[in-house]
Amino acid sequence: MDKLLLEEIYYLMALGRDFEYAAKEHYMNGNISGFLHLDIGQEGFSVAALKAFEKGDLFTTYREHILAIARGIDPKKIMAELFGKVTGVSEGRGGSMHLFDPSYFFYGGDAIVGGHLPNAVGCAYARKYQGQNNAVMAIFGDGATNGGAFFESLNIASAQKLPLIFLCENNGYAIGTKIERVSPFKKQAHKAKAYMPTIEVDGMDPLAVYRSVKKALEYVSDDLGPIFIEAMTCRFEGHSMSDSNSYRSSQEMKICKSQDPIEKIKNMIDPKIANELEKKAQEVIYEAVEFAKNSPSPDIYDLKKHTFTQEIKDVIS
Ligand SMILES: Cc1ncc(C[n+]2csc(CCOP(=O)(O)OP(=O)(O)O)c2C)c(N)n1
Ligand SMILES: [Mg+2]
Repeated sequence: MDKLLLEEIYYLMALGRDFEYAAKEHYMNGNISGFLHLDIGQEGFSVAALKAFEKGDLFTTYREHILAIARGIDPKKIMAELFGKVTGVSEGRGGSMHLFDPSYFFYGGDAIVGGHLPNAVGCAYARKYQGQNNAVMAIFGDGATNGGAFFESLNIASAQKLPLIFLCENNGYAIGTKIERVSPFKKQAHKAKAYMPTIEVDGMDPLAVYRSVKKALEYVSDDLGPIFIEAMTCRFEGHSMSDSNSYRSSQEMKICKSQDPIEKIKNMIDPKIANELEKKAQEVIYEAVEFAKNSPSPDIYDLKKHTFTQEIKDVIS
């Protein structure tokens, strides 16, 4: 892989991890409220997938901060969104789970497991109908593959030969439920095989993820219909800030953490450059937190902005 791209992937992973630790700290001290799902350990998957898929429409789940960073959205605007500030990427209305910026073709962030899959299908249909045939990507967890929306989405995407990449991040758990308890398969690609070609990849290896998404992009761009990728990962923290992760043994966590994608890429680049990139990442995150802290909260009089009625007097009187 190109040296500069490797360094960029390293930088974005370091930035992502620093972002997540800062978010964790500010959740614990009360600056961030609501839900917070960290992507620590899975940075390689998030960054490499988005570097391979730089331009197309993206639909994803609630575990999305690093995906938004890798898409190029300013970390200041992402942190401000977590803080619920008006300068946030969704004007402080969405929070951690609903980062949304159409100018980056980044359509969230969805709190409903698998709820974004039909939206991605609709977008891919529109792209095809408009004659653009631009690729669309939907990222989801293993848990989402047990829902009806998943099968309906596979079905219609396949029937209509839509330019859609289904990218499943299989970390083996839906909150504390092991995938084997709720699915007959450990590998969820089995569910997609009847509908479309599938690729299985080590999601803790950023270069392998990068190559597989590139391959999938070529496939859908050739108008061959949708394709399914399954990346096996593991998260280093609990499901969300309210999950103590007590269902995973220390032995399991040891194996999980031994696959750290950041360490893998660090070993492939010049240590001096790695050091400089780490410092830069820390500075950017420090500034993002300062920006979020110092930004104003949304105005109560804007409560109904973006809704069908703008009248607010009756709500607050
Ligand atoms: C339709 C629906 N059912 C249940 C939930 C509650 N819930 C939130 S996250 C989650 C687990 C999803 O696991 P997975 O898709 O594997 O994603 P991961 O968190 O592992 O990345 C569940 C069941 C929900 N948000 N939406
Ligand atoms: Mg999961």
